[in-house]
Amino acid sequence: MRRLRLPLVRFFETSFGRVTDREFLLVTVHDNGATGIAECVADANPFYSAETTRTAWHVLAEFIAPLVLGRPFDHPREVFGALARIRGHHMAKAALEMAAWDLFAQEEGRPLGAVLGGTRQRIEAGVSIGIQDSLEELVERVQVERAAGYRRIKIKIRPGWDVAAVARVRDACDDVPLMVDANAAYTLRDADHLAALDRYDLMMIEQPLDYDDLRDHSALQRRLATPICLDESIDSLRAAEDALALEACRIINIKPGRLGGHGPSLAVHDLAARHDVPVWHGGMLESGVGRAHNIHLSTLANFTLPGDVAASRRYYAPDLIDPEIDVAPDGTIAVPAGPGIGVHLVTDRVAAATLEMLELPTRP
Ligand code: OSB
Ligand code: MG
Repeated sequence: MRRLRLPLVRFFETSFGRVTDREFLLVTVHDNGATGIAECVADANPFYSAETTRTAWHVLAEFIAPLVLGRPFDHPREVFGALARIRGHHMAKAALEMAAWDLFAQEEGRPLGAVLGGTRQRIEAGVSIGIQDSLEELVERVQVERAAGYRRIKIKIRPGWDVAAVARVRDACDDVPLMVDANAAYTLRDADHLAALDRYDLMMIEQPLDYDDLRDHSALQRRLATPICLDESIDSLRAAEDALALEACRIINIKPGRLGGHGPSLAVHDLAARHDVPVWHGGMLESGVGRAHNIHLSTLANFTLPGDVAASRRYYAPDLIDPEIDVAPDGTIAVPAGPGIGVHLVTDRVAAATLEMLELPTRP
């Protein structure tokens, strides 16, 4: 297990703050000479979710590792359930669980996407554009990303940076597939204000209300024509079931880190498909390791909308992996071929970014 820090190519600002670098964990698992790797998407601070890199480190080392080291598993779908005694800590669990999926796919000699049940060779890429210093810079960012081929643009909003920002982008780019993400910055009292977004033909509004709310989202959805997509609120299969039962959203953002790994993500994917609810793959400013996992999961059939899965170079230059993940002019990304996640770490880049490292041997 390693804790790393990488500088971001550009700052990224959401309703919960601006970041200029990203701290995250890499978890590597070994079995019979094969290795699997995954990224823990918890951040240094508990502003998107309650977990941090330090809580994930603690829970992985003290509680998750003892439940899995030296224990036989027939299939990685058993791993999330084996951790059930530990409440919450989905990002910590996901790091181990996803590394186990990579390990299994490596041992099988198959691409992870195929092992997960996916069929696509390429996935559709979208971008998430943070809050900028001015509306002019926002419009310029949107135009740059459109020119690069991205198939949909998401802009971050918060009170004071919402309707006017959307109006400017719509004005400058008439036909761009556009959506907004509030990261829980509003309350139900803002319903009339949010309804002003209905005239801009948005694909969806992501997580307008509180991170653990479903009931108010349900009330808000009844007052909006724009579909609500939930991100933060969908932290488990049960939350997804409740959200659909309450009609709190019409679209679901899947992030395996938030849900506890690929296994629970497949369960939410299948649930949504049964309800005719589209899903798309979210992003957490991942390095190439997490990005490769996200691409493989995005090959499943109900990922019918472009995700927040973009080119490596928008985030880190250089990234930890070689070759980097690239977007074609048609706005698609090739699924890495080869076994497992299909990307290779550049050892000296990983070493240079490492702040802390821990090896946990299998107990006899
Ligand atoms: O809400 O989707 C989000 C980044 C960090 C935390 C939360 C979110 C995001 C993004 C960026 O929107 C997605 C990406 O490009 O990786
Ligand atoms: Mg979001």
